[in-house]
Amino acid sequence: MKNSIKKFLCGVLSASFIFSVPCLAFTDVESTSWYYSTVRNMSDKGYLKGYEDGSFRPKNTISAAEFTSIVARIKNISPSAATTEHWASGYMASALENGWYDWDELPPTGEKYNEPITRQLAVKILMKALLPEERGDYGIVSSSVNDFSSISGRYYDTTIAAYSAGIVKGDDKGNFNPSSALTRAEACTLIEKALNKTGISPAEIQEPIQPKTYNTNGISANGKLKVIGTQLCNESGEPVVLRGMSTHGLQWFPQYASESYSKALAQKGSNVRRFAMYTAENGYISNPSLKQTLINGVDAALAQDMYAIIDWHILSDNDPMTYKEEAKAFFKEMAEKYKDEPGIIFEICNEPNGNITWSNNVKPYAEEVISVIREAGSDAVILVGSPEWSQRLDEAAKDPLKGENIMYTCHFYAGTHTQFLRDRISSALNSGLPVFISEWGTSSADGNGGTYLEESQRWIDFMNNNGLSWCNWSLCDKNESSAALNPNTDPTDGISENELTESGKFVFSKF
Ligand code: DCB
Repeated sequence: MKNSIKKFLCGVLSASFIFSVPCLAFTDVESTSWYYSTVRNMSDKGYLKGYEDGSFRPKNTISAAEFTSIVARIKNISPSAATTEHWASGYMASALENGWYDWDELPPTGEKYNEPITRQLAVKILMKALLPEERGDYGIVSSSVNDFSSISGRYYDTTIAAYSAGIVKGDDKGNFNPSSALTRAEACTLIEKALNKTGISPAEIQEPIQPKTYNTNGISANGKLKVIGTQLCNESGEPVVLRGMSTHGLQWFPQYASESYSKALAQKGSNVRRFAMYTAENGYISNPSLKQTLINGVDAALAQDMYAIIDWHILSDNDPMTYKEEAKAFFKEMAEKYKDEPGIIFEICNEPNGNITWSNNVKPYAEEVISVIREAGSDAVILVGSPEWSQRLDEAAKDPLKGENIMYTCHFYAGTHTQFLRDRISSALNSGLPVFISEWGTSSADGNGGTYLEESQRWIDFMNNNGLSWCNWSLCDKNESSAALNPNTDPTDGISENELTESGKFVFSKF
């Protein structure tokens, strides 16, 4: 698809064309990108507004609701009575009434509205809405599209019409990829081509700001997680956000890994726990019994319907390569043990740091550990760190890992890390890197030094706007500002309000 779009745009782009038009409003659409002209044209016409933070997120997948509502606004149809709370429900109802799609493709209960739309359904909606009279030749299209046989029969007519009208060209291998997702940039190109064909020039309309709703339930509701585009999703493909607490080092605070704490956290609305098993500092390497402490904690969290992150917590050992063989043996065992367990997430190197790079140290380590996990039969989501205490997403973005269900961690401490790190995450997301905030604190980067709630709130807003999952450092009663519990908290009962620190109160109110 990409190549044919590039070829198509070659004809459209010329220097004078670019310079004669005012600058594009989106922060993340580069004038050198292949979709610049399309996105700019559509935004100039008022069809696209992008997101609250000024971004357009061209490389994110487009959901059924986003795609359909853009087409609805182009056609200037008015929203019907909403069938669900979903922001696009009114548009979806009128699209359905207009016969752009059928009831079973996007049920009015809204359960599929946030799923990435398939190419065959996007093309159907587009053709039904904008070019309903268009027809094509079955023989010509079916013999020129290599994967024609994988298109569902109900999409033949609209797909054939779209090919014949030159709206769809297929990828450089001649495939249509009917069941694959579309990026937001690709969707715009498709829509623009159909628009050019119709000659429609509709009234000024704007994409409404989309309140983001994410599923924040536990394992029984979401099942096995998978990564679609940059988004963590549940078993049926709906976006999911996990929010919870990281333990402190299990060698120091094993008591907070208990089931009573998992239960208390779940009751407060949290759906994930992270178990930090240090490798150094009297951690697993010198104290292998910590593995059992971790397993007990993980099993207790699963029993409380919470996702569990198994964190290989490298820190003073800087380079993940230091204990690579130990990591491989450990993750082999964990992957075999939990391969059929939908609630497990592996974090294979907490925070690489010191004199190392992504490409020479972290990436080769990750490749070996990931293949051990996959060979053991687990397709769980795997979280990978990066240099400088898991902040160099930019390095990873230049040289990403291959494979499915991989996310990149970014860790922040609100007293130290501010807008520059949020910008780095935005660029990483825009270049297609899935991001998971597996550790963050309200304090300074040393885990102490004050509670920075104003900056923490900026981070919470940013994470909410971007559908990012997170774990806060940490659930313990150590006398440091990042701790959620006051010193000398009784670890045997639940969590009462007066046991929470300033940080704990803030974080617990965000689940
Ligand atoms: C990370 C580590 C985590 C560490 C916290 C806070 O390190 F993943 O293990 O936790 O962030 O620094 C702290 C505990 C202390 C403990 C210490 C050593 O809160 O009680 O004594 O670990 O075990 C980071 C994160 C970011 C940066 C530096 C560190 N940074 N760091 O950006 O400079 O130096 O540990």
